[in-house]
Amino acid sequence: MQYSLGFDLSTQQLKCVAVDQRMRTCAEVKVDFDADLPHYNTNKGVYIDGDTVNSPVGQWVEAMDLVMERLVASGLDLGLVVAVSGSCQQHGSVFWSEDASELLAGLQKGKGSLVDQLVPGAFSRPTAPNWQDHSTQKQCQEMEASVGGPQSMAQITGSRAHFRFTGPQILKVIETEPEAYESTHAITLVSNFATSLLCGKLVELEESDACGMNLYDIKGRTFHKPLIDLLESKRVAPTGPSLLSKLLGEPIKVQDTRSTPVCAGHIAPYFSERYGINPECQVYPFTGDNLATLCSLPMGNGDVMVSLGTSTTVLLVTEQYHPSPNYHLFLHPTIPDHYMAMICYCNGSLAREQVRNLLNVACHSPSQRVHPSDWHAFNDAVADDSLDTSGELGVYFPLGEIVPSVPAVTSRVLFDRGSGEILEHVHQFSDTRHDAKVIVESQALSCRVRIAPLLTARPGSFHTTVPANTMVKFDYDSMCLLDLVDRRPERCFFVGGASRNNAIVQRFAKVLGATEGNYRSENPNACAIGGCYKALWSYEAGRSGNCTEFSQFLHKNMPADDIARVSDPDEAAWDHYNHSIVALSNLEGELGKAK
Ligand code: ADP
Ligand code: XUL
Repeated sequence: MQYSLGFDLSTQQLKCVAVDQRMRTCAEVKVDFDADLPHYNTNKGVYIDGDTVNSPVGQWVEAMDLVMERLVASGLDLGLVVAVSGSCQQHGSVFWSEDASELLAGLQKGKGSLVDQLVPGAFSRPTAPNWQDHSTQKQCQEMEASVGGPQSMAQITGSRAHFRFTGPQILKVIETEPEAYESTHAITLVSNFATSLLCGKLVELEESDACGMNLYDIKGRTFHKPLIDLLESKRVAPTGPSLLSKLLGEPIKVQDTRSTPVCAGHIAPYFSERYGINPECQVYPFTGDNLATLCSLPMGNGDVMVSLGTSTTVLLVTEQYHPSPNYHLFLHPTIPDHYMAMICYCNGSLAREQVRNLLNVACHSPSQRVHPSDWHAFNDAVADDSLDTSGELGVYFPLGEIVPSVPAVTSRVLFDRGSGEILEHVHQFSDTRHDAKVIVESQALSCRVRIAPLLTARPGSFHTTVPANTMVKFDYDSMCLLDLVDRRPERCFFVGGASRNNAIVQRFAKVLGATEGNYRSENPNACAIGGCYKALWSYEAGRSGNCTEFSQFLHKNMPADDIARVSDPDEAAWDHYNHSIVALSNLEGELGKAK
């Protein structure tokens, strides 16, 4: 028996999951920052001061010891752990001091805990900026202006400048905390902070997570010199090392098929002496949490994950580098020459809940009591194929939306299914059941039109009745409708809270039109499991000298019951919704003008 471990260092907790060679979960432990480490006084893991959000680094260091103690207490034989990797919140940055390397290398069981040995001296800044930080508008503007605007920034780094991205965060430290910055000898993301801790040495950035910095030239696969130079130029009295040197040089490259995945090092003796972890255990570079989530499922080119949580997030694997200021592209952490696209919507479950509540009021008399979160009436409408919503469309944005980028708005329209022309704006449809079906259809259609440019075109492969020469425009992309509908996902995987709801999932699936079927995955530990799988796959490749393609490896080895097939492709439904795309383009065009 051999185990691999996957850590998940997220905003509120540090988790660790162990899987065996058959990819069965054997242990699962966690440390909840607020509850287990109350002396840091964090609220949901962070300190909030207006727009500024930070996490104490000491809390993460202390959590590492505690999670290891809990792993030992779980009864898992740590002597059998051969590989470790993991997942961390993205974009956060840890500032290490001049003494960091020596302190990491000198970690010893007999010298006290990790906190005792590292926290007094290894960090030049006690906290790490957290991804929820909103305080870097000035720096984002400076950085975007320096490369020619949001579109060029997205073209170079995979995303336009975002408050939470590490480049703007580092620039803010340069500008507002010059002393702390100059005394910094290394800057890591949270991912290579964790890798460094476990290896007992500073480990370079992991390349796919480095794409969340607004500093990395994704096509060139190197730091973008003009952006690095811009940050350098803002240092008032440079005394310490250059930024590139602080970033530990170029990141560890995503492996290619000709070589085996890079190992960051062996587990530090501190962990084997103190917790009995196998001293030969290999540590593989940790990555960002969204990237790790992708590694929890056997997803290849054209496969899409739709996370139906509080907000809706779409992750997909693509060969196409097609950046946009409206979403993010990262190098894929395990599949060479592939990217992960991430599209985040603000309005997901909360908007659906509002319609559900209205419907519950509308269809029950005051004497009939319905639980506030009863989805029956809503689901009944969403699943009802005979409920005719074919000429109806709506945007239901109780919060300002990211894609399309518009302020809060609700708008219902009737449209002509032949031309897509909007015939009329209405305050209400004939009844609230229509809203239930239309909100799900419209949310799914918005996902569909935005993932299309990232998918491979399969011209002529599908029979559609849409007009050949119509053009549509979404955000920054204008394209021919026929080209858009030809680009279909292969498989869709549904995750997150509302993926438990069959009516919502089935309707989304009909609109998205995946050609190879639709699946649900209900793994609450997807990030940590993604880390385990990355570790196991890397270890196997190293051991056998033969690196199987990552999604094939999972396909072959994953326990079958981890994924449930929810529906087959439905060609008629796919083509039915093709006829709503022009109308959505027109409606969004109007919203854009009204901004
Ligand atoms: P988060 O995105 O905050 O991590 P979850 O993934 O758990 O949270 O998703 C929470 C959302 O899932 C809630 O807002 C809720 O509306 C939705 N949800 C949970 N169960 C259902 C259900 N049976 N039907 C529809 N929506 C559901
Ligand atoms: C992604 C992002 C969040 C964090 C959460 O861009 O900011 O998903 O990674 O941990």
